[in-house]
Amino acid sequence: MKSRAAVAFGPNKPLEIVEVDVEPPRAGEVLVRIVATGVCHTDAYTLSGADPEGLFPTILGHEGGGIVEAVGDGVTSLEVGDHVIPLYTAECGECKFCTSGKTNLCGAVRATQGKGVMPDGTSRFSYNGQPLYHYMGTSTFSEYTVLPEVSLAKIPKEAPLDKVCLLGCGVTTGIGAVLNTAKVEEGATVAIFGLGGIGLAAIIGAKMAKAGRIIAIDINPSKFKIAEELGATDFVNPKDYDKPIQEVIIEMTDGGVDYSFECVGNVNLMRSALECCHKGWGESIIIGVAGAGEEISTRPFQLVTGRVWKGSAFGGVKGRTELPDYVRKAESGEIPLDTFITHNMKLEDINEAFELMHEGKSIRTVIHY
Ligand code: NAD
Ligand code: AHE
Ligand code: ZN
Repeated sequence: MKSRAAVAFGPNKPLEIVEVDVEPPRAGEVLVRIVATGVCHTDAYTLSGADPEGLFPTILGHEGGGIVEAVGDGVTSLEVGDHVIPLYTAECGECKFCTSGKTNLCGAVRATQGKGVMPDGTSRFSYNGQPLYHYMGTSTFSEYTVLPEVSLAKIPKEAPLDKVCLLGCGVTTGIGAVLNTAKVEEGATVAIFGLGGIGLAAIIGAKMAKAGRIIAIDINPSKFKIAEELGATDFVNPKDYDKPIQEVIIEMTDGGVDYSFECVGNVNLMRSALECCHKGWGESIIIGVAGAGEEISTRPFQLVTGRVWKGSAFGGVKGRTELPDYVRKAESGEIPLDTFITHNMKLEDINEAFELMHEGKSIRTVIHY
């Protein structure tokens, strides 16, 4: 079938809106009509060429909401008409990872996903007879996309897909990193570096956890207003200081924070986020994604003296099991998705969504098909 899609033909090139060919779902696969998709910084990161797994030409997009259009042989958990959120972190429930009880990372389709193909090693997308790569197993910048059954979370039909699509990445990631990865406890002092979709969602998570103090940090002060609305208590712009930001935060907090979250993807900031943690127990969670070849560093003494460095993918959330509850929380208003949606656009305008993100003018743009 034909599908309108925004194709990334090469790194740093504007996306081109073209009609691509989509093959029907094969065994264990599902064809989904994407109703809406958010644009996440990770899409921009891969488009920039910095992603070691970035392959071109490809169809980016991983924050979608859609409706099942067709199912392949052997698909049992989904049927035509079901509403779904695509998952870049699958949940097969059977692999070593899923059965470990220790992680949300799933091994079922991750290897082929990283190579831009379906589990059988081939692509369902082509343009002018040439195959296009899938992206993060989701490719939500195409009106029709094909995913493995294990990469789809079924959600209630009442939920508006043009809002709950944000639970496919940013909002869930920020909240989950606080609740699942850090397990922030009541009264804790938390520092959140970067107030985009991820950092703002981490503020919601910190409020849910009843953190005592939520320090919001960004070099773009226009982000502080929404951070305050969501519950941040302190606001820090590193540009206002002429000393390392970790020193500023340590002074503000009588020795450092209990938990910090890096929501930018800057390896120097990751160091600051670790080093602003309290001696003996402070934990820093890396959420931001850094480019090929970039590495983190700190004095090992920082860890010897009790600080802990962790990372979080999709907020430690098991999508098929847990996303329906996130959707319910969004429906009840406990997760205020509208606060994140600063712009709505048609697919044809998607390059503008990337520009707004780079200019720091948007939190999330939702693309409507
Ligand atoms: P965004 O562009 O919307 O927000 C980033 C924010 O960081 C902006 O407000 C920007 O002003 C701020 N910032 C930039 N440099 C800074 C600095 N030096 N100090 C303080 N603030 C600074 O991005 P986003 O969509 O919120 O994504 C944030 C990061 O999280 C990206 O690296 C993205 O790839 C990553 N991410 C990771 C996961 C995961 O599962 N681990 C999921 C989603 C996104
Ligand atoms: N491809 C990159 C890594 C990108 C990355 O870390 N992705 C996050 C999700 S970002 C969503 O916006 C993630 O979940 N990672 C775990 C995984 O399995 O991909 C690289 O460095 O190769
Ligand atoms: Zn994302």
